[in-house]
Amino acid sequence: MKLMQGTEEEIVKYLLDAEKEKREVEKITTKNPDLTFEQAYKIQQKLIEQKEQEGLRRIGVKLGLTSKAKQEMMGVHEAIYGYLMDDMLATEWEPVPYSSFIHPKAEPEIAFFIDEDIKGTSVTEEDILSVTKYVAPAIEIIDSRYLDFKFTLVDVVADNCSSSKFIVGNKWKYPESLNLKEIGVYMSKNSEVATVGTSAAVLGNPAAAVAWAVNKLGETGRGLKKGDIVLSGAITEAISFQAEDTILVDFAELGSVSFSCK
Ligand code: 0L1
Ligand code: MG
Repeated sequence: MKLMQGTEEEIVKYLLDAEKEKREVEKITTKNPDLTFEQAYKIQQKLIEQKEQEGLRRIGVKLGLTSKAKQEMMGVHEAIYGYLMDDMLATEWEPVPYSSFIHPKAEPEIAFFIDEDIKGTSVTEEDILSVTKYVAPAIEIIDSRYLDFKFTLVDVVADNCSSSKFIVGNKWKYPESLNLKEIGVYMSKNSEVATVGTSAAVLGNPAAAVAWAVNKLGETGRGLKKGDIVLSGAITEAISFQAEDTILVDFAELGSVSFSCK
């Protein structure tokens, strides 16, 4: 499909400028209503290449729309993926500046640390577990570049699936030491419980979600690499936060992770 307005490069610049200037922008499908899913992933790919040209490094992959509830809400039956860059990693011990966001939300996820390259189109949960060195508690901060956090699936894919920052807790465990399907989670804001859930919400098992991502990447000859971090998808709904807030997520036997905003 020919774009109604702007080239793919112009759309990339539009989204990257919004991210750099911390500005909400109109969603790209308003001017390009026929944009396809394939084109959206192509725009995402160009956006990541542009970030690399600006000196950033890919450090992994993230999944979105991994819960049946969220897929139904968006009228889709598939998850989506984006990339994690090195400047997205924030730490528990350093407050994250609120000024680095537009309208952020936090969501609990399980992080996978990949220890061997893996690629293919029929990769299973078991394959993922065999190449995962550790799993760890994590929080993803999503920050859509679109007005009021409202978009279609195509818009959000082009926008690297709302990726912004993520924090990984300091308790890393071997995946075989846990039942990854049954990790109970609660997320609190300023010590008040905000959401609760269980890891089964992520396609039945977060390892299945990671397998889905590898198979999807495999369709275009890509995969995961040794050293990659994968955020496997949100376990509960995302919650908004403001400057001065502290978010903590407790992942039962997998430990906890928190961050504060300044
Ligand atoms: O990581 C996520 O689950 C976000 C995927 C995109 C949808 C959203 O921004 O809510
Ligand atoms: Mg997420």
